[in-house]
Amino acid sequence: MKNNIITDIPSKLTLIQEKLCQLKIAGKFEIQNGDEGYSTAPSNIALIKYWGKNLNRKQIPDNSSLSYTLGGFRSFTKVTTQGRFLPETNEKTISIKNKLFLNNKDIEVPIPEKMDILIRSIFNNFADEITLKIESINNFPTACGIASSASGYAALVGAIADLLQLKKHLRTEELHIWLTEWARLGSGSATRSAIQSSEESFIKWELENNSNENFTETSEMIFHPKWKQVEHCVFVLNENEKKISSSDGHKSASTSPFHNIRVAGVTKKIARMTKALKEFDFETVQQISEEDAFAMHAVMQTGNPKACYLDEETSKAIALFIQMRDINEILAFWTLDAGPNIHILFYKDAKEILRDYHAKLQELLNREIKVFKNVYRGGLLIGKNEYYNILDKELLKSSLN
Ligand code: 2P0
Repeated sequence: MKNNIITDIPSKLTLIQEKLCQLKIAGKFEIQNGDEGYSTAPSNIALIKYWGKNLNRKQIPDNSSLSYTLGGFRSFTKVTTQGRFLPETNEKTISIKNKLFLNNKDIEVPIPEKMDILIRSIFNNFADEITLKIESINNFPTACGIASSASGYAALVGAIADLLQLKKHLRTEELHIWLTEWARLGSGSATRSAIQSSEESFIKWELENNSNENFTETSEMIFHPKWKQVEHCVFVLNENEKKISSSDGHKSASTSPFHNIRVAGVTKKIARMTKALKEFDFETVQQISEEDAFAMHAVMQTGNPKACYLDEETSKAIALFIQMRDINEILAFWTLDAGPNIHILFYKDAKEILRDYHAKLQELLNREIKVFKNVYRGGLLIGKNEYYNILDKELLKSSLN
């Protein structure tokens, strides 16, 4: 990192940035003070986890990962320019901080340094003088245990793409690389949320084979249509913010004696899950997802410093779930994020049993447990109309009905 700008961006992205500079020189960009960009992006839950990253190479994960898109858990982001493009000059004047406003409140909140750096890096070379005002809303309550960095960074990058009218200026593949790679440089898991997909999706985020480049590839997976009947909900066991951030957790992953073992097994797991998604082999997807969630938490708990996101209540809740699932022979499996809340993916027929599970879980833990069910499908959307079209839609339910 130099002058608060990410300098080691991958060459494929550099080429696209250079193309944008050329378009600016040719007068194709007409961005003025007050121009706006809009986007909305979903969160996602990894079934094969990203945990650990190479600290010497910019935001490159130690292993490939695979996720299910949570279309109903979304960030809605609007960006507004304050400033203008510089005329052609070598003069660098940048020093102004971008501004962040969250959840429809008029109060400016401190912009995370890595977000500010990301924005400066995107605009570097072709718009030094611009400051962005970012207004971002999460439709999911902070207390629902869904990480917002994936949807947040994807929506931010999408809104900047709208501001720069990249749908007009870039080819589809270029736009895909631009979105996913900038999202990755903001937050690893965001790369899997920066995909424009109209419906259900499973996303693969892969290390580029045999490459020394700081580049990864993100793509939608082919799956059997029966997966469209699969639903997602999250049982919230703890609403508090985690004590160790994911970014810090990633840093200590490699200190766990189990990290290399887990990483070594991921390629095979992805290949098996790819096949299982095509065939609707629910049992294999279940087995790999549950095993990898436990494997990731084992790495977390044995690193230095350790991060114990999986607590005693979560263990009890998982045990109860497995017991009820196996007795009733329903198609359902659990997974965890970097937190104690239990995500369940289930075939629609399993809903009745999950309602019983919810009641028994509350009995077991002797308190009310909130549940949020995803009722909307779809990926990243770019543009004002797209943003407003789903802003008022029902995206989540706080019950299993
Ligand atoms: C994942 N998680 O695959 C894993 C599983 C949480 C558990 O990626 O440092 O917020 O911004 O790249 O993406 C959460 O970490 O971390 C995460 P950074 P990120 O979704």
